[in-house]
Amino acid sequence: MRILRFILLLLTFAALARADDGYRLWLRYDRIADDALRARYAASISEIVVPENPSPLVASARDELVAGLRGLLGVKVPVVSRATRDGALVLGTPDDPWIYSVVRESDQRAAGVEGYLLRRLAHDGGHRTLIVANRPAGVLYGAFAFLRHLQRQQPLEGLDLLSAPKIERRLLNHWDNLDRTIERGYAGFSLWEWFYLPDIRSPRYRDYARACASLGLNGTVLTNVNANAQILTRPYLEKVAALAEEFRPWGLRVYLTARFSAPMEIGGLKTADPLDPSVAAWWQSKVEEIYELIPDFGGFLVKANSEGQPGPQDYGRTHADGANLLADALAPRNGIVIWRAFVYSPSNTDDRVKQAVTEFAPLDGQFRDNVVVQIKNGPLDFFPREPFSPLFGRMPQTRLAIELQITQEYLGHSTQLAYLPPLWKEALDADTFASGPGTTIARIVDGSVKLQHPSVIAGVANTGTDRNWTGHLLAQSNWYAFGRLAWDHSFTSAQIADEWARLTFGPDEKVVSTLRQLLLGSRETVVNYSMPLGLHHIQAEGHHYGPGPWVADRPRADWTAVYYHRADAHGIGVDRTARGTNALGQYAPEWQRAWGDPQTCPDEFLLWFHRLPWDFRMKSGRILWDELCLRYQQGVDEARAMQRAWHSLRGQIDDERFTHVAQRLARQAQDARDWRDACLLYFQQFSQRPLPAGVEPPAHPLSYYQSIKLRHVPGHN
Ligand code: BDP
Repeated sequence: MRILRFILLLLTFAALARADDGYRLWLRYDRIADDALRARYAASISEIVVPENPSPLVASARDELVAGLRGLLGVKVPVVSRATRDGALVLGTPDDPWIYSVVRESDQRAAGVEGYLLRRLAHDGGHRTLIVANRPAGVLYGAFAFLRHLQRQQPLEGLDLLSAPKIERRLLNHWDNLDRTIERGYAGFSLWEWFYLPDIRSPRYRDYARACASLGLNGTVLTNVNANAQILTRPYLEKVAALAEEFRPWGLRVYLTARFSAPMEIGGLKTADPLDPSVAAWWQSKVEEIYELIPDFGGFLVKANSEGQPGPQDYGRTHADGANLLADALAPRNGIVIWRAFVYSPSNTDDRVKQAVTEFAPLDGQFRDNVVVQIKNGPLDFFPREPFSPLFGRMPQTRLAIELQITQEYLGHSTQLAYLPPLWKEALDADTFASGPGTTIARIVDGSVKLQHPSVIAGVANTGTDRNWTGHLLAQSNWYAFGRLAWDHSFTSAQIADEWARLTFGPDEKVVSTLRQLLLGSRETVVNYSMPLGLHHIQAEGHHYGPGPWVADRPRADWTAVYYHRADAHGIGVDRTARGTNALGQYAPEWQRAWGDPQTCPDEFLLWFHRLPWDFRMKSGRILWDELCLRYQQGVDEARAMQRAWHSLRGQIDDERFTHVAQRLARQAQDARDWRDACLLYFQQFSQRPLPAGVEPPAHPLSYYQSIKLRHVPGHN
């Protein structure tokens, strides 16, 4: 009996060892299996040197190193306040005279406010390793970078890495409501437990902030852009202050969304007119109240006069008037206003993709210095592929931020795999030509084209209460990648995929290379089976999951699919050249030339800019209809290939994570088929052409797909 129990116990332990719910993200710190390497590391890291009474951020760095080294090396590395042994790992800032004496001034300059230097130095016949920075935040980021170095099993010999963020404010935007639902959130409910705050504080607050800090993220907007004014009332601000306190040791500042009509809704005023002195006074005192509670409060994010949100235009004022009102209130406390340019009006019948430029470009130069205009990467929304937003090239006198979406609103939610850096980098690397060639969006945003403080990058978060934080385990890679790109947009998608795979799944080369390929191809796969050749906005209505090219008859034409594909017997696509809506005219002449002619326009933007007959001759030599069909088929083939690739890792990944991903990839392959069949059957009504060879016959008639009504889809109220 006893033996049986013992065996059962052993089996339970074995099962546990094989199970992993993904909670630890990329910060796993599992013991390095290679004994020789572990011993080499252990021999080179003898003690952690931290000044006495360290600042909270340096204390976080110290604790992270202690925990990380204990996990990776299986030893408890002692913490001391002065180096005593060979192999000391020295943390600190140049206030320390010894650190000052060994770090060149040029390095200090290059590290800037938040950067760090990791360096192994010869010292006294042995070695020391430095994790140094000008400020505590840099020490913290350096500690994480050092642990990343060990997690990736890189040699300590010759370690010499100086890294500094290119953008100052690296923010997550949470679209979290106060009732804890999340707009376009697919990983459970909001992490912020408003009812229990400020007294009861979930340990997840710390874990969240720590994960953000590990990537160098330094701010978080807690609330939905479709804002609720309640967040600015005293009881809620006290709750926000509690969160700020939890986040502070990790260098994460809080920001809030501000509802423009708050002075009326919670302040008892008759108006929210930005030019009304009583309104200005209300915001000033509200801002004072916030800073009393949260001295390092970051500022406001505002969605105004967009999709029904209140704003300055309700009073005949401009976006600049509205933004400047809040900016003036925040300026004495060095707070900032992030004003979104995601606008399209219910009364303007012009092409929706043009409207941000129409509304914002004339306001260039009118915003205060502490206002940043935040622009989505594309001119429409967050579709699987869009050309970059032309507004980036149209406001040279305004601070501009880029808003990326980490949550996969139009790319299969947290059910499908879509690794997003290739999408984000298309935008970041896009050349606006605004001040000559090389005026990329990344360089505009990071302030290298024209020095701009503060520089801001934002990612709409994909986190929630799911144990693995992001719903789909592999969607953790998008949170990770956003943070890494926000730090340095010159990292490549492949570099980040490789890094994330190693940290999350360990060093096995087959696992890493399989994952890297899986991630890197996934976004294009989603494009192919959902919206290839420049198609856009043909998703199901409301929840945005799955196909809906037939969507028509909505309260607004620009909320339908037919408005965006315009398929009929003659052809498909929108003419956005000068002969059509001339959205193309908002881009530099270089792009007008390249994209204006369907013969030279790249396939990926073809139907975005052109309306073409079904028998248009493509670069491949095929006619448009056949090409479209084959792209959809390719997407399905690729989705199946992703499934096969994952299955080739069976036995090399713990069962829990393996099964979790396998189930989702199977669903994705099925979803890809549904997309293909629904879209091809729908468009075939107009093209009146057969499916070309190589395209599988649809599984059901069109009416079947049109009758699907998904209910209770996450992320949609
Ligand atoms: C759209 C979303 C909507 C957001 C809006 C925004 O469907 O839920 O509120 O963007 O960014 O993509 O404001």
